[in-house]
Amino acid sequence: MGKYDEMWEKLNIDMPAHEGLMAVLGKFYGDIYLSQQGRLQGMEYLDLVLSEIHGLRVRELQEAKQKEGRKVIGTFCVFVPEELTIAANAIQVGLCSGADAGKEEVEKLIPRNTCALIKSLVGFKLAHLCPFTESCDLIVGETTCDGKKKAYETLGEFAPVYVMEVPQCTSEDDKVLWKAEIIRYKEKIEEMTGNTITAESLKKAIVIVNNKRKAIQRLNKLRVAEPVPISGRDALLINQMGFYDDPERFTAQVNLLCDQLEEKIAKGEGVAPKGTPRLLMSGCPMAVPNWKLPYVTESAGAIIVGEESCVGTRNIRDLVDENGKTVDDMINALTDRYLKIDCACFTPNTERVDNILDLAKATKADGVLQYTLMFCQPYAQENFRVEKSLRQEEIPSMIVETDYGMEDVEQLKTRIEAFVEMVK
Ligand code: BJ8
Repeated sequence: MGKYDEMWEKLNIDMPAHEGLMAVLGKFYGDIYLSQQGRLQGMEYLDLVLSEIHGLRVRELQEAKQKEGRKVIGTFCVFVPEELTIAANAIQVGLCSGADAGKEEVEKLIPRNTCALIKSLVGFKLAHLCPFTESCDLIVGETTCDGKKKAYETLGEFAPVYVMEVPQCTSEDDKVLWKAEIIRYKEKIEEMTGNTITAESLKKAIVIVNNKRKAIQRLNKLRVAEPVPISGRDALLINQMGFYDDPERFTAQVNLLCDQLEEKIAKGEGVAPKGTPRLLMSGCPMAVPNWKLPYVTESAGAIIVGEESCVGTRNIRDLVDENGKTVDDMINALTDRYLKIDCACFTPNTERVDNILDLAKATKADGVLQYTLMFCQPYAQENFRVEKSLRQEEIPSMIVETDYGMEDVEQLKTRIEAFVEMVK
């Protein structure tokens, strides 16, 4: 019996299917990550977190639940304010939605032509494959794209789900609605945990989450160096782990890694030779274990220097103002900060185009890959506008539409190789 089998059985995990998933994941991880040359020592922390992702961290969650009576909140979107969750002494985790799971069962409940991320978020639950999902006392959804908000109705038949209403625009009236939603979530989490959120606990939580964002901001600045000191694959993994690990431990580890990167940069060392084409990824989020496109891209001779995505800069670009004195001040600061998230679900969403242009310049990108999950209307629609603006700035871009399957890997490779040749 494996060291976590008893825990997984108690969580009602489908053991044979889970074993199969872990084997595939392990092989995939070995090919994509461990095969890289000259990785930093600090990456061992991420290798450990990933290799133990369904073990060690889940055990910590279980212990926090059993010994300390803490609640676990699962999410699929960066709109759910982690600050409130932490301030109520609960734990927030991003849930697995980056691989095909339980597809056959899912397609009996939601349309086939739904994006892979949505199918996956329902599929992991139906297939009993994710111990994080099974550890959740509550899953907090949001009314972002139509597919997602309807899928939460389906997920709600199998798990405790609570939905935050995210407005579609960002006017002053929308701000009022969003503030009310933040207060509603605050009350919900207070009721669930029995803990009242105070100015002191909220301020502390704001600092914790801001520090996490600042650590990734620091990492992103270091990636601008030439030669590039860290692969896009590793940087994506860091962003992904930020949704699972304890926030303070994660921040400390990322800062350690940044110290090592600074040393590497000072010695003029990089993971790819000088002059390697630098690409920015832009678009839909890449949830664990969705590593396909970065792997294909870096195997095609490019290096990824940034991710304009919710598993990337969209999640860390803006900080929450830390100067609030009262809970209401801080709720206002949360309202403002979260409404700056330039998700394609908003209309209009011109800030996103500006942010992509700024990021392409800041990262000195030679080109942009617009990553779009098949059937994702919001990002597919914005692709055209983004492409036009990039063209005006003479930044080459290419739209890549794909899903979680591996059937198109060769075809993607051919297209990306041609793009890399072009931007050289
Ligand atoms: S804030 S990007 S995490 S909603 S890929 S499910 S949009 S059809 S994920 Fe997202 Fe929050 Fe926005 Fe970020 Fe729909 Fe598109 Fe699928 Fe998507």
